[in-house]
Amino acid sequence: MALTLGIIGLPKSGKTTVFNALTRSEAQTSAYASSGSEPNVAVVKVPDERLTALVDIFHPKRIVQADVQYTDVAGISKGASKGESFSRQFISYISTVEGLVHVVRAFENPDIPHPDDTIDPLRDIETVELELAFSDLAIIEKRLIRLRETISKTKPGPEREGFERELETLQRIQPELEAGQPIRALGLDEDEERAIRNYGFLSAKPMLILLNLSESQLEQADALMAQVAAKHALPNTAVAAIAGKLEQDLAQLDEADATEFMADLGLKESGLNRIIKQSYQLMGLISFLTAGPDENRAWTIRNGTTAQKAAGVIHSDLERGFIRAEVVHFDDLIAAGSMVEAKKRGHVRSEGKTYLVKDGDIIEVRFNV
Ligand SMILES: Nc1nc2c(ncn2[C@@H]2O[C@H](COP(=O)(O)OP(=O)(O)OP(=O)(O)O)[C@@H](O)[C@H]2O)c(=O)[nH]1
Ligand SMILES: [Mg+2]
Repeated sequence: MALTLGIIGLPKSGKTTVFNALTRSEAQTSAYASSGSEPNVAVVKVPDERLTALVDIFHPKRIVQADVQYTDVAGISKGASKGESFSRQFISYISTVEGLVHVVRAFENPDIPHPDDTIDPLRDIETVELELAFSDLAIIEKRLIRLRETISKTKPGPEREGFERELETLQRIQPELEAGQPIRALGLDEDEERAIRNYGFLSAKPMLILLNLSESQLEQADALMAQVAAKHALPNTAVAAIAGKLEQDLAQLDEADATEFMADLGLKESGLNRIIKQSYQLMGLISFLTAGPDENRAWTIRNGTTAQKAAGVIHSDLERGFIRAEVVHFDDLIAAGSMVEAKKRGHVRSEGKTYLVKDGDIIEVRFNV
């Protein structure tokens, strides 16, 4: 099960360029006409050096990294969501993703006109936030009318209580959205989140704001990010920067050429791994590992997942028949150099169902079939 991220942003902000860079794809970018409404979709492996570091200990036949799926979908523009709301197609693509990567144009390029003429990342972020909020508001307004009717016709009981909880939550969200606060920033509690989960509200999704820079702006990257963060330091929101065009070119070179190219530019590493990792952190995701003669593998879970639930990510049988988990942390195993030595040092623990799995735990599940 891959983490799914949607790449959104104003027309010509560089969405497809960033998509190509992140996924090593060669989708058509568009200097003039806007990209079509068909989204680009690709799955990439999450880089995890820990898997390779464990090869000398476990000698696996293969390495299996966790997946991220990116969808690049055009369809946001100023006013796009007013009245009618976004196209049904856009909503259907974007409402199912778990998080958003919002590409914001910072790059200067006189050949690529900006829909609002000037380059102004802060303005563009506001524009997109408003469009997302409008889209959610339109759904809420319609739903509130129907929900009130339904409640008046439903007998008191658990079903009606469910509707009432939903109504209260939507009524709490509505004025905040009208004031320009995205749902992701409201600090909803678990019950409230559950009450609205099925709507797939766009402004409720964690967002990575990704400034798309020119090569020449790389030196200012930190300053630009700080400017954005000062205005948009919302919960479930992170800011990053990337030189999209440059990274796209890099992604299409083989490794040796890419290394040389980066050295020429004075870059130490490509920005892509950083973006993927940041997306993970933003979503509150961590990885645990399994290792053995067949494969060394990374699995994605939410931070705060119990050992038994984590076992279920590997296979439902492991969750159902869970007895205990043998756990050693990556750092301890590497320091020890072998499982035998890690055991001697007391770093291999036996944990029960409710143990909270940590990032970098290497786990072997004991279970009944
Ligand atoms: N100089 C420069 N040009 C860029 C950069 N990113 C994108 N471009 C150019 O800007 C144009 C639009 O880029 P796309 O990636 O197609 O933008 P998009 O957001 O997918 O556009 P639509 O899908 O039409 O909304 C292309 O000609 C890109 O080559 C960048 O970082 N620097
Ligand atoms: Mg595009």
